Amino acid sequence: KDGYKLWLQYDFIENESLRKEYQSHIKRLIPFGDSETINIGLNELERGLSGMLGEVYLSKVNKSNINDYVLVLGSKASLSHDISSLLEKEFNTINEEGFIIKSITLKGKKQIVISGKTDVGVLYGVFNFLRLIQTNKSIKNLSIVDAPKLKVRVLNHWDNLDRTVERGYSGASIWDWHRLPDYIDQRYIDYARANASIGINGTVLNNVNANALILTPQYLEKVKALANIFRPYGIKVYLTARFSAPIEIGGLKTADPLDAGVINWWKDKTAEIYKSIPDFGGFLVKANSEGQPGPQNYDRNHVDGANMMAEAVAPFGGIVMWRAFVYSEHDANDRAKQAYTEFVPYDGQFKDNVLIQVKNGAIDFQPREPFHPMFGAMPKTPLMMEFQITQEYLGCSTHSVFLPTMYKEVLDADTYRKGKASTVAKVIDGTLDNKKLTGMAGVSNIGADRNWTGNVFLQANWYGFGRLAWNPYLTSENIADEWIKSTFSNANDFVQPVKEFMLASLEATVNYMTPLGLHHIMATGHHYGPGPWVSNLSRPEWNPVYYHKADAQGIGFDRSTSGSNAVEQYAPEVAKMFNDLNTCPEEFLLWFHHVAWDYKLKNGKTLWDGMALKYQEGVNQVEAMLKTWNAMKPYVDFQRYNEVKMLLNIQYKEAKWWRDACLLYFQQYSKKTLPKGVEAPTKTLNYFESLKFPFAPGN
Ligand code: BDP
Repeated sequence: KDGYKLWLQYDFIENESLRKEYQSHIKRLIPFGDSETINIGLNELERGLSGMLGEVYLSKVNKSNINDYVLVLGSKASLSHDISSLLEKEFNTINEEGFIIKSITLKGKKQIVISGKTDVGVLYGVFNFLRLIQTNKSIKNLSIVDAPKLKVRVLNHWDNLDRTVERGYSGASIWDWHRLPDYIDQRYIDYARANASIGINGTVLNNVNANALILTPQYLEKVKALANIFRPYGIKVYLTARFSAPIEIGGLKTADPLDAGVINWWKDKTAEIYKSIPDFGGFLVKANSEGQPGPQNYDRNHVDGANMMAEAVAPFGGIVMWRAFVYSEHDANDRAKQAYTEFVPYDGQFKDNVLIQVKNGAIDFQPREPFHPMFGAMPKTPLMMEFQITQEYLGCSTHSVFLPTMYKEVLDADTYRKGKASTVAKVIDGTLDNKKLTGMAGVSNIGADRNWTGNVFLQANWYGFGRLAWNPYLTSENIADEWIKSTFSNANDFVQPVKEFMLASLEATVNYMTPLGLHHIMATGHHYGPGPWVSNLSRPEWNPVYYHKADAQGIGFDRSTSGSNAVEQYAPEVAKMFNDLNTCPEEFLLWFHHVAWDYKLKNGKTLWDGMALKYQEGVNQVEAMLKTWNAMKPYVDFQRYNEVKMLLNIQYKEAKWWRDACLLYFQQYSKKTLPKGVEAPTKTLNYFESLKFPFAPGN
């Protein structure tokens, strides 16, 4: 067991009575329809059921002639009429990708039907049915109707054509461009299967810092090969489009979005793509951000750029995901304000097939950020969520952090844009402002490592992202529970402690890295490890000192009305809450306020003592995670057990590194001693500052 099989382990159910109970409900499998997708569903059922219920049993199932306890699968149009007519009510409540799993009685015979309006809906139903068994749920009297709440559920691969991965910590890119299109790695198929099992329906293959070569015929042929593999799994392919491609590969003199030649170039290029990939999803664009070209190079704006591309893909049903991650060095008073400032005035001006892709927070994927103020602030524009699954700022693939907890904090946050309960989830699922085009993107943590994510444990973040893109209202507890059971074991003595440690892991990391609203104090470039002292980078907002602003008086970034006034970008209720020291949640204290070292926290401690104790708490929490995991040895195969254990040991060491480096550094300003309960550092600040990681991955 090396983790390759992800959450699709389909382990044999040792509990005999439970196994028999399942077997008694499934005596025959009958597919209706013969599409590739239905066959994939049937194969998956065979694979899953033979794994969990026994191969001998399943071979009998297929040969038997009994017509009671049949497991039927097929789309609405393919099912026999007597079956589909029993599901009329359910069909009316689902969308094209939804599914139904229902126990019915037909002519006195008991059956379970897995159906949907489309074959892909049926496939989603199959995976969900198998999950019931994987998590040891009852399959008696089933009546499950479910459908995705978001339309575009995509992974964003920041993969380069040379197989390096920007911010990737799981080995090389899984796309072997050199050997495509003729060599089809089994991984592509397994990747599609894994994504379909959690409802992901799109993948952007290449880095947002794009290379125009991907749009040349040589590469489009390779993209087509991947699209062909993914299609039956319900997964569309998207590409990032380098804005200057018309110059770089088209021989034009300009990429001005209002230039007729440029407009035509994109139209022709798009038509060329759709000719070989008729269900191509569309483009993802990073423009005028961190040196990427964009419409502003030609004195045009985001609307001009996005709409020009949107018009090119519109005739084919494609979309443009235009990123809002922009910040410029000219207006560095507060980087957190820039995306909102640049985009909100354009509300209502984008074409219908444009989604503005907004990161969860206004800085950059920090361990914890308040929700991005753009959510809810552009009621006439569909905004999609961008989460980072790869752990750029959270210890790469080394630290075990369960991210759905963080995703949920953001999704559940209340924007107050239409009064109370205007949550971010309601903004992105379109219900708050009545939007049809909705989506969620996750910057992938997948690579060519045998276990896909560099750390078995972090498969849970890929899994959790998919589940939340399907339904942003699921709880992180539920997601953790499903993942643990389908990846490792249903044993209660395993599930409970592991779930506890997963759910505590984000808080632990925030505590030992950036407690109380601190942010962006990671080392330069690779962002691995602490670097609060860094102050020598050319742009002010690249330096950690810009973000923590520690001085003799105190610490924190004043974004209140007396500071950068970033709070004003939120709805008045939220702005008021963040602005007032008394109501600002302490987890965001130093995000919004510059606070004196002896400021009294809610627990009565001074800020300095409270901060030091938080760093210590983070270390203690990782120690507890490690202890919990060590006790789990009897439940897990040695390889996966040992890999997680080694990584937790590193994390424990590095949590102390974070604590000691940050406290020694900040102590220069606070001039206070460490409170009781905080371990004294064994190395000097000089030592920590001298550490270098020249070949850290993902840079
Ligand atoms: C930052 C990363 C950088 C990405 C950029 C982006 O450091 O590698 O290119 O975001 O999202 O988090 O465009």
